[in-house]
Amino acid sequence: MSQISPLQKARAAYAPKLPPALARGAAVRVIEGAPTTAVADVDKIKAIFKTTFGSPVLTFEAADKAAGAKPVTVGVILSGGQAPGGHNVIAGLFDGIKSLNSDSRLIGFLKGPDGLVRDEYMELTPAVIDAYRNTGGFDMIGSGRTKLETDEQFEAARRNCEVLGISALVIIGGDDSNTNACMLAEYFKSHDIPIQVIGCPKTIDGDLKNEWIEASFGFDTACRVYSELIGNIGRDANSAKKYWHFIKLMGRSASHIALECALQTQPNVAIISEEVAAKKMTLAEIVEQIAVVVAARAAAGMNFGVALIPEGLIEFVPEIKVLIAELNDLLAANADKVNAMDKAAKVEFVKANLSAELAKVFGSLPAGIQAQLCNDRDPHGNVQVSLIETEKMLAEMVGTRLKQMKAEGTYVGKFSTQVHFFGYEGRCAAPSNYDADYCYSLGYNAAALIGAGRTGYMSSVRNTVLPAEKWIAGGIPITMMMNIERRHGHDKPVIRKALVELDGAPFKFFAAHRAEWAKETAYVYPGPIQYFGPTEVCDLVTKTLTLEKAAK
Ligand code: FBP
Repeated sequence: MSQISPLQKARAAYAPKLPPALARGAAVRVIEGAPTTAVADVDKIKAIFKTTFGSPVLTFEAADKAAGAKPVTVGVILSGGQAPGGHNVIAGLFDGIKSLNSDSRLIGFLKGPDGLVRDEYMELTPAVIDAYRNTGGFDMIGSGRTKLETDEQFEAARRNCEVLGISALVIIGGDDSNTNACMLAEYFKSHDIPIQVIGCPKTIDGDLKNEWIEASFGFDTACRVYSELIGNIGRDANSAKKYWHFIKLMGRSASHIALECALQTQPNVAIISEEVAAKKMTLAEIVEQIAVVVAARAAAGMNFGVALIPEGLIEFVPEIKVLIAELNDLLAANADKVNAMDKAAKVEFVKANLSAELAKVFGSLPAGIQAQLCNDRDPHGNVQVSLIETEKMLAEMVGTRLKQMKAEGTYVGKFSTQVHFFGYEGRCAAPSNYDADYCYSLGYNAAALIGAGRTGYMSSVRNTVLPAEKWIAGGIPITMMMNIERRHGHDKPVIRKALVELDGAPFKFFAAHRAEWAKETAYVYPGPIQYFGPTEVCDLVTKTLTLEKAAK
């Protein structure tokens, strides 16, 4: 890194806060809770995780450094999509293992789980760590999406760790990566291989959370970046008064990001996929819902607005879900024929071969989306929903519906649109104070779990709506968060994904206010993340977590 920005320079000196249990170092006093179980399918989870199932929840208290603690060599992996704060997890882990014994070493496996399997790594020295403190991105060691799940991979991991003298691995990832961390922990423990495995909860999507893991890191910063941009757009819309802005927000499946950004910025419309699925809404109903808001605002002289669309929406609309499944089968069964066709021919082929009901749904979609559904496929032959421009699709369909309403005499106004997609803009932002502190604590706490000799645990730092002096550090057995789900035709143990709960406090707050936000121009302009200044500006907690905690 040759040149750094003034902010980065100032930020490098920021000392993240730690929970009191870790204030004297990572050699902690461990308080064990009662044995645990799984969220569902207990017998099956127990049978798969024979040696790691049932471990107790751990809570830490500060303790003095144990005399004669041995140095440890730890391996660390970043897994999956970027999320702000990943570098601080590594910095916290580094400082934590050094506090156990100053001769401890940290090895970073490169480009995600692949690095562990292929033995590609670098030693993380103080100089490397210092250059990345409080920075966004995963560029220190890179990340990857390879799943660690086969015995061959586990054996390669064992071999490579043994050669490097690694006695503990820390896997920083989302629900799938932490599921795989747990499988690796079970493999090592059941084969008497003395390598501990600890997970850390990462994903901007915010869907790795439960009673014990109150947030996945990166969600706070990413939502603040998007909310700043949405606020800026809201102000532009309210200044120019001539555009409706359709903004798609990242989040592969759950709508936590869209909901949090709605709570922060108070847009005129925000679609929540989980509600669409629960109410079994059709695409036409979603379009109608937006068109009604556009028409009401137009009647009040406001031909502008802001609508938030979650990235995963399309898969939550029941009719589109069925359509995608039939499309996948149809295109896979005719792969050779279809691959030789141009875009227009593919669309015609699909129209002619879908079942009558679904051909109608397909025919109702804008031409561009029809083409995307036929063309954008992943290596497994599935439609890549994240590439489908839902924001464009809805803008176009609402425009068509408004034309009909105009003809019927129920709409008078102008409808011009701008479309946006905010995703990558937020994933590598410099972590907010919340994420900088939370991530550093998660990493340091992982060192405490290693020092306490535990495996198959996720690093847990709770009570984070309060100042760091009240944070609770500990460990949660990963098996406790698991159930069995059908994946690719097989029953698999997985950490249960947290979708937006419609009876949860954040959604209820949104639902209670959305009619007012639709009618009024009640935009809130959060502005950019502040790193230096008054605590009420710099040390914010997401609305989601604040509302969730207030309801308890
Ligand atoms: P993780 O769950 O791995 O953290 O990734 C989440 C995410 O950022 C989603 O929000 C998004 O749909 C996806 O990754 C994009 O993936 P890619 O980086 O492969 O384009």
